[in-house]
Amino acid sequence: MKGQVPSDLQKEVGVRYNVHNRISECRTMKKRMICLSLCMLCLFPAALVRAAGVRVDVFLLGGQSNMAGRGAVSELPDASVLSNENVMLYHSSSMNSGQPANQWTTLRPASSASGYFGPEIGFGNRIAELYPDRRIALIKHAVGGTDIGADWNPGAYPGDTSHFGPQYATFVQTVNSGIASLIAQGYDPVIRGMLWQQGERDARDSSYGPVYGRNLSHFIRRVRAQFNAPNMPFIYGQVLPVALSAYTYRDQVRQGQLDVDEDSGHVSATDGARFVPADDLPMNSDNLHVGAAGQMELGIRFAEATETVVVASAVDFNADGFVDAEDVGLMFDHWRQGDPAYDVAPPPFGDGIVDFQDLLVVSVHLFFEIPPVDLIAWWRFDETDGGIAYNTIGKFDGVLNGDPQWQPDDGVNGGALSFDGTDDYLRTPFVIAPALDSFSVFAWIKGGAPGQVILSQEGGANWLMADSTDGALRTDLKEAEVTGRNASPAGPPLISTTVITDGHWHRIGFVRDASDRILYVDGVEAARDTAAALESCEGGLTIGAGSALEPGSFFSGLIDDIRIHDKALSAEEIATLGQ
Ligand SMILES: [Ca+2]
Ligand SMILES: [Ca+2]
Ligand SMILES: [Ca+2]
Ligand SMILES: [Ca+2]
Repeated sequence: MKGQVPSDLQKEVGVRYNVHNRISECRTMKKRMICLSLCMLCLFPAALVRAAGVRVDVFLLGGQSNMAGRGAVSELPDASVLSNENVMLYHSSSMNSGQPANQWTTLRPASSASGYFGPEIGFGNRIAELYPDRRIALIKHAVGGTDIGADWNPGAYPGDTSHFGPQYATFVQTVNSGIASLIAQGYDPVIRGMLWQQGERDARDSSYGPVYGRNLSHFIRRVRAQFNAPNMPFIYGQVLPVALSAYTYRDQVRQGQLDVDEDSGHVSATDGARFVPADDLPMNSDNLHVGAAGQMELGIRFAEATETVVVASAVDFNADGFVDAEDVGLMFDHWRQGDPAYDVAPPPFGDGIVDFQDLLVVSVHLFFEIPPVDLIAWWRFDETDGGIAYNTIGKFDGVLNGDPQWQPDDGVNGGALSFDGTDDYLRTPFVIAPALDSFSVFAWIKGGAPGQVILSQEGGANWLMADSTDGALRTDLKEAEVTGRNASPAGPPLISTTVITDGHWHRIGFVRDASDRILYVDGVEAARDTAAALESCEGGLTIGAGSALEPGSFFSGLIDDIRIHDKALSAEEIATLGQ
C-alpha cells in the first residue's frame, strides 16, 4: 500500500486548488483547522510534550535601527502590550530592555535605548494571540546604522568566521547562547523563522546598495545553514518609504527587497523568503524611522506573514534534494496521522494532522531542486544573454570579459558558456581560500587544449586545468612553503593521467579533505596524494583562464555548471553529482 493515494483523498480531489490562491485558502480554512487541532489536543494531550522536553518555537530578529526600534514607548496608547508573560525574550548587549542581556526574560521593549521598542512587541503579542497553545521565544540582536554588505556579512559558509562582519558574529553568538540556554533549561527549541528589518545603510553605499538583493539572498541561505535550520522562513520588511538625500541607492535596495521574495520570479528570488510591505506605516518626523504605531503594525504584519510561508526543504521528506513523487508517497504513508515532520500546513506550526492542506503545500513545491547546505556557490550558466553569470544561490556572481557566448541549448544541465581561447573569461568576487581544510569544486567542460585553465584564483593558483603536456586534468593548488626552522619549499602540482581535452563532455573536480588532494574525472578518482596546508589566497575566481590571464591559458570550449562545496564530497556523492 506504500505511496498509494488514500481513498478519502480521492474523494477530496474534486476540490480545485489554485497555487496563487493558496494563502487566502489557508486563511479561510484556518478556523476549521483550529477546531481540528483543539480536538486533537483533547484526544492526545500526551502528544504535546515530547520526551526531549517542552517544545519552544523560536523566532530570530535582526537588522538595523528600525529593527532595534525607534518607536517611543510614551506614544503607545495602551501600555498593557509592553509585556506578555506568554512570550520569552533573549537579546544581545546591544539591546536595552531593563533586564540583563543574554538571559531569558519575558517579552518587553528591547531597543538600543530604554523608552523605545521595535517589532518585537507587535510580533510577540500577535503571535501569542494567534497561537495561545504554543510556547514562543524571541532572540534579538540589532544595531542602528549597520549594513548587510559588511557589518552583517555572513561569510561564505558557517565556519568562515574570519570573514564574518561584527554584527553577524554577535548575532550568531547571541542565537547560539540563547538556544543553548533553552536546552539547558530542559526545553526543546525549534527555530521557526527569522524577522529582518534592514537596508537603509546599504542604500548609502555605492558598493552594497546596487547588490542588496544578491547579498540578502545569500544572507538568508547562510543563516539557515548557520543554525542548521534549512526550513526556516525568512520574513523582512520594506525600508525607506521616503526618498532622503543621503540614501543614493534607495531604489536599488528597495528593488532588491522585492526581488528576494520567493514569488518575484527574479534570479534573487529565495525560497521561503517573504517581503512585507511597510511604506504605509506611520513614521517619526525624521521620515527614516518607523514610529510607535508603525512599529506595532510592522510586528503584527511579521506575525501574520508567518502564516504564508513554507520552505521547500520542509517537504523534501527523504532529503534527496528534490521535491517529487517519492515525497508525495511518503506523505501518503503518513496520511491522517499526526507526525509533525509531515504536518507542514497550515504554517507556521501545522495543525496536528496530515491531510489535503499539507498535500497542497507539497504540490506547490513539486519539482523544486533544493541545493544542499554545503553548496556555497553554483554557477549554472543557464542565462541566455547579458554580462553576468549568476551564482544561483546568491552573491558571488561572475562578470563576463572578452565576450564569451551563451549557449542555451548546448550545456549538460541547461545552457553552457562558450569560451574562445583568446580573451574570454569570467571574474567572480572572492569566495573561499584554498587553505580551507575541506572543500570541493566541480565543473563540466567540453573541448580545450593542453595548458588551458578552467578555473583559477586571481593572485593564486590554477585550481583546475589541462596539463600542458597531454591535456590531462591537473591542479596547481599545492602545499604552502614553510619558512624558518623547519623550512620546506612549496609542494608540486597534482597531475592525473586522464585526458580531458578530447572534445567530449567531462565532469572534472578537485576535492580537498583534511589530509589529501584528490582529482576526479567523470565521477572516478583520477589522482590523489597527501598534502599539508595548501597555499592561501583571497583573490576572486577566474573562470576560463589562468590566474595571471597569461596567453595560452585561455580555455577554448564549453564550460557548464560549476559548484563549490565547503566540505570534502564523498566518492558516493561525487558518483551521483550532476546526474
Ligand atoms: Ca525528495
Ligand atoms: Ca496539517
Ligand atoms: Ca573574445
Ligand atoms: Ca547549465
